[in-house]
Amino acid sequence: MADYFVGGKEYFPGIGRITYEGPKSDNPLAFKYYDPEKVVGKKKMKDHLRFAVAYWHSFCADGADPFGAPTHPHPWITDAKNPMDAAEHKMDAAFEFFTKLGVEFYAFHDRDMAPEGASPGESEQNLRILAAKAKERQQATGVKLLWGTANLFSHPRFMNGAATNPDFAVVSLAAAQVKAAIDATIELGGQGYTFWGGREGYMSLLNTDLKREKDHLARFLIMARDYARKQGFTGAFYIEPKPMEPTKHQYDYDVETVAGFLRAHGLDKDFRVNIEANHAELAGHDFVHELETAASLGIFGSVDANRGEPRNGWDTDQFPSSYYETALAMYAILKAGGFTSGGLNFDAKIRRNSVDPADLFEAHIGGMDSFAVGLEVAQRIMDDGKLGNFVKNRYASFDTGEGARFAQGKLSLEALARLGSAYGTAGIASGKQERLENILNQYLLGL
Ligand code: XLS
Ligand code: CA
Ligand code: CA
Repeated sequence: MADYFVGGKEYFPGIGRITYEGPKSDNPLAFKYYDPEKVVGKKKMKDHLRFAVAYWHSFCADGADPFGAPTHPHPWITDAKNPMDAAEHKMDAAFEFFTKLGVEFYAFHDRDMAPEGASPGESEQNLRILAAKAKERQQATGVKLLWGTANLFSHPRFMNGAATNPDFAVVSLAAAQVKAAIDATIELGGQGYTFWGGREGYMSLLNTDLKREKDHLARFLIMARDYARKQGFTGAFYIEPKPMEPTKHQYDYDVETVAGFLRAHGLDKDFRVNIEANHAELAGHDFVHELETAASLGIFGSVDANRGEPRNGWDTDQFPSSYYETALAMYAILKAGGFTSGGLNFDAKIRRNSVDPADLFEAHIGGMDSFAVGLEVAQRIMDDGKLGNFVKNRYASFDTGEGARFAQGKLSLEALARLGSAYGTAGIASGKQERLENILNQYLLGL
């Protein structure tokens, strides 16, 4: 990957290329476990993990929260002449960051990259201009686009939803944005396109027609898919589940809900899920539950890698740091066959009081190291086979004989009941959960 600085302007001075120094290093700006070229199983670490940086959290979010003013000064904005100029400087900062960190992918919303114009036409033009500049920077550096998306939640016009808005005019404005964002994603060679329905839900059922809103959402997604395919987009479409926030209830509640919706509307061939760890938690699930559910339904796609704060009920979007969680996640991902179009996108933000420029690097380094450890642990579990074999054997009674006939749909309930009478007693077998948890801990320590 080539280094990237434009016109000598460096936005993260004093920080060079981040390299792997190994677990004994005490350099906060070095990888301890993420060794991109190291082969784990059959692939290099970097090809397993496919890390992406989120444009919005890293270069747009400024530390402001509902209680306080921004705390993260953005030099790429303060030294700009106008919003388009600021967007270009921000892009330079972004590509400097990607290349110094050595991350091969990024993800963006239309409005992260290009400012909203005075009309839909001007907004589209702004995006087209900046996407062309992003394309030049991608070509110069080798950095690629994991996925693009449209921000259909920040502007006040979306206060009542985007595709599910009760006002048809707003639905059409959302379409103008999605069309332009799809065009930009195609132009940038994006490997995916994501829909996160931030305001596709309701605040009160007293003013909501659920059936119409969900039908409109499906109609909108069908149109977006058909348009993108017509334009030659061959990548994956992702729906990103989240149960709530900012709405009281979001229609894309969790993986299982999304799967039902996709099937009901014939979208399951083109759409997969982009699973965010923090959203899983808000839905009352473990991250790994959502991953395994998606894999079991054949719709696993990509991951927004972050974590929540289990004692908080909101989307804290912290950088991942728990090896236990990353190991379970990577085990689920390896079992699902690994990433194809997807990757691990750090949809995570540094804290309001993380005000040093180096903090953004250290946050990503920690997240990448955490997933590198998780990958190595998961590969050990796969290679050793103890856990996998235990699960396989647990269901062995369905592999042959009457059990296999049952699984193949060849038994009636009467026949099954007759077998039950013949068996008499059964079922007293340990699930061995504690033993398996102990084995997992051994793997975590590399033993
Ligand atoms: C917000 C979502 C959002 C999507 C992209 O909670 O995580 O950032 O990932 O629109
Ligand atoms: Ca996300
Ligand atoms: Ca989130």
